[in-house]
Parts: sequence; structure tokens; C-alpha cells
Amino acid sequence: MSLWDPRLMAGRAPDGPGLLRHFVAGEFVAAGRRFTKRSPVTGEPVFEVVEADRATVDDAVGAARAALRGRWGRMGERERAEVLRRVADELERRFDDLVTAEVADTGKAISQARTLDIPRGAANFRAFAEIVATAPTESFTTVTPTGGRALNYAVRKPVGVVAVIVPWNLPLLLLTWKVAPALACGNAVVVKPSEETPASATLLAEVMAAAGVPEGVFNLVHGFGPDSAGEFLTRHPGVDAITFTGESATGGAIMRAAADGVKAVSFELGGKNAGLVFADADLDAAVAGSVRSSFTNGGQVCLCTERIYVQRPVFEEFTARLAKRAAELPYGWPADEATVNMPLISRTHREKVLGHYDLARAEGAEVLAGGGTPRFGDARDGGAYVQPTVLAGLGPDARTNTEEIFGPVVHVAPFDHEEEAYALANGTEYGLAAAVWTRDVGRAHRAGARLDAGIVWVNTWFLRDLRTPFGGVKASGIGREGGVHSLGFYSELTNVCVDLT
Ligand code: NAD
Ligand code: 6OD
Repeated sequence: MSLWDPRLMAGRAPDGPGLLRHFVAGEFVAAGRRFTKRSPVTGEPVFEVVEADRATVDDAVGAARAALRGRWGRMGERERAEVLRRVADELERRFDDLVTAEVADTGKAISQARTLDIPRGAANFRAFAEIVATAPTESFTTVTPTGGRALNYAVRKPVGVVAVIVPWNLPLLLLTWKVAPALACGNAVVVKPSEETPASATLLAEVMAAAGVPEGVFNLVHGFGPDSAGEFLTRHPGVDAITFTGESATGGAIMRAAADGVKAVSFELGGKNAGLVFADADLDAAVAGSVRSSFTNGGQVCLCTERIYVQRPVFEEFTARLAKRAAELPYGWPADEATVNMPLISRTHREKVLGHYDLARAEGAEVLAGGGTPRFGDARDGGAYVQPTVLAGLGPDARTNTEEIFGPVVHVAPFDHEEEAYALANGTEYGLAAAVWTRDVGRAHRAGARLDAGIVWVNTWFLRDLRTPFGGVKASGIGREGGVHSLGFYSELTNVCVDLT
């Protein structure tokens, strides 16, 4: 059987689970203990995965360092951009295998994997090929103390070996969002995907080899966080910088690990994102947009809306329509084109989300839709599904309205005045994203200025331009990636000063 047999999308490995290995110095290696990756659709094993020990992480970091000293280290920006375009071509050639890998690991709907996750993988490489090949660096003519002239200009150099640690919710999208700019800037990477989603990263290693990326430039180690591949990597003295996407608490642990080596960090962390629906909004668009922003990917997108504040005149109508739409979202097997709902990533995560559903009830919430688990009467009952859920009736300080849940759940509450809406939206420790629904152009711009968030969408959600700054404020992150901001993190600038007199 091929490792990427499409039948995996139904949550079972017909010929037994395939083995997913590390990729070090251009070779797949199987050294280490093994762990089982289970399908979130059925709970059945779909892959056996090799877990990296310290020695394998050492080898991977060593291979990356060696690559920087070789052909890769001598390539110019345009040549690297060409390599990135070949990676994008190869990702497109392996499109169906990547869809299978992503759906097998996550249980996400095939329509989403085909239109969001996998296309963004290739788009990330194409975008950063363009950005690095066209980005200017600064230069100044300086008057010297003797009245002569000096030329100052900046040269962009790689940071070195970059550790890339990513979560399970949009595995290929989030991994390539970091690998593409890191390689564009001439670094070598050691990547550690989530233990929950090892498949598409393994396929990306195949893609790198087929695209002719020199050996050691892209290395992959599988494993967990603490006392496993993640921690071995972040504490490794041979790693120069760490780019991480995941929970805010994990960001704290990685920051402590990075402190000893004074390593640069870029963090994209958790959120508790607000939606604001003003009475002047196009209500059809606000309802449809909020269904997307709360329930896409089973609510497991860091940018998802978990709190919606609605101006009082339209509160009843908006809430009734949102709850009805949530209850109608279609279930199905992941490979069915009409499927929208997907399972959570694991039974463990389901326990956490269901715990939040119970907590909301205990806090006094009214459950307007969902609130439990669906029953299928087939193998999906062994999976990690929960119902899309709409809650109401709680105050802004309830734990339901302040803690990130990371599931298909949203709480809806009314507000009266614009200032009140901003205060409510800004009232958590997070500051990642906001979605504002209004027809008032002035208010649209005011919201952008007043909301504590790395990105404010107005009359849309998750519309991305890869040239823009992306990141979070407060507990939602450190730094910005995207466009030239990624070049800022993944390269070091040397100022060269030439006295022309
Ligand atoms: P997580 O923090 O548990 O794990 C993320 C990655 O870190 C995994 O690969 C994990 O193995 C690794 N890891 C865990 N502990 C580690 C340690 N001590 N040292 C090194 N590596 C360690 O996050 P998750 O549950 O996989 O993902 C969900 C979270 O990610 C949510 O909080 C979500 O909001 C956040 N997220 C943020 C963004 C963003 O762009 N801001 C994007 C996606 C997800
Ligand atoms: O679109 C992106 O570039 C990005 N980093 C999205 C993050 C989604 C969080 O789950």
C-alpha cells in the first residue's frame, strides 16, 4: 500500500499503519522509539511514528549547520527563490497525497483541505520567493567629519539554524508559513511538527528532496514537547533562532528554554478572538461570516471567533440565525464533498472542550445550539466529534468568555455603544484577531485603531495577503511574520560603511 492511500481519510489504514520517519541530511531515518498516531475520525491507528531522541536531534542540527557551509550557503537570493518555486511546483504535483495526509491526521473536510490547507502550502513558497527576490535593503550617503562622503548600506544574511515548531490545527499551512521565509533568507531548518499531525510534514520532506533542495537544508524530527524532540531542539546550543506557533503557555516554556542561549524567538500564540456585529451591518453577511469564523476547521483555528458582541437592536435576530445555522452544519465522512463538521484533533482535546461546555452550563450559560456530542451509529462514534455550540447569558469575565477553548463554540452577548464594544473585545489577556461587521466606513477604521489585536478584519474573516504583518499582541504572540517582516526575523542585517573620500 502507498503511505498516502486515500482510504486513510476514512480513519483506517486498510493494510495497517504506515511508518513515518525523520528526515535528516537528505535521508529518511527510523532511529528511536515509536508512537501511534490515531485517526480523530474513528480512533483507529493510522500511522506509526518514530520519536526523535537527543542523538537524532543532534544529527539534524549538525546536518543543518553543515548545509550552511555548503552549496546552499553560497546561493544568492534569486537562486534560492528559484528553489522555492520548484518546491511549490512539487507541492502542487503531490496535491492529492497532501490532501490525504492532512485529512488522515486531522479528519478535516476534504473540501477545506483542497481549498485552504494545501493550496496555502504552495502559495507560501511562491510568495516568499517573490518577496525575497524583490525586497530592498536600505542605504544612506553620510557626510563624514572631514566633509567627505561615506556610503552605508545593509546586507541581509541568514540567522543560521532555525528550529520550526508548529501545532496540529493547520499543519502544512503553518509549517510552510515559517519554512518558506526561513529558506528564502538562506537559513537551514530543523522542523518539529505536532505529534498529532506528523504526515504532511513527512510528505514535505519528500517534496524537498524531489525539488532538489540541498541535503541538510530541511530536516524533520518527530516527537513531543517536554523531554522529547521539541525540548531537545529548543535547548540545543546549535540552534540560532526558534519560530513557534502554539499555545501561549508553551510559548512561555520555550522562551525559558531559549533564554540560556539568548536565541531569537518569534511566537504566534493563542487567542480569544471577538466578533463585533453593529446594528448597521449587512446581517446576512454577518451571520454567514460568523458561522465561518466560529466553526471553520471545527473552531480549531487560532483566529476563530469564540465571543460575539452584537448591538442590541439586532441581537435577537442575529443570535437566532447563528444558532440555527450552527445546528444545521452538515456532518459526513471527511471525503464527502458536502461535509463541513470535523472531529476535534483527539479524544484528549475533546475532553477539554466538553469540559468547557460543562463549565459554561455551571457558570449559568444558556445553550442555544449543540452542547454535546453527535451520535453516528458507525465507526465515527470512536472519533473525537463534538457539536457546534452557541452559548449566551454569561458576563464578560466568565471563564467561558476569557479562556481559549479551541473548539466549535461561541458565546453571544449584547452591547449598546461602540466604546462598550471595544472595551468588551479588548477585555482578555489575548490579542490575536477581531472581526467587525458594519457598513459605517468611519467605524471600520476606528475599530482597526481601537482593538487590541494583531489583525482586524472588517466585513470578512481569514482573508489573507501574505505580504502583510501577521502576529498577536499581549499573550497572543511576540513579533510579526509575513512579507518583509518575515525577512526581518529570518535574517540578520549587517551595516557596511565605506568611506568614499
Ligand atoms: P501546543 O503549544 O501544545 O503545541 C505546539 C507545538 O509545540 C507542538 O509541536 C508540540 O509538540 C510542541 N511543544 C509542546 N511543548 C513544548 C515544549 N515544552 N518545548 C518545545 N516544544 C513543545 O499547541 P497545540 O495544542 O498543538 O495547538 C493549539 C494552540 O496553538 C492554540 O492555543 C492555538 O491558538 C495556537 N495557535 C496559534 C496560531 C497563531 O498564529 N497565533 C496558529 C495556530 C495555532
Ligand atoms: O494565515 C496565516 O498565515 C496564519 N499564520 C494563520 C494562522 C492560523 C491559526 O490557526
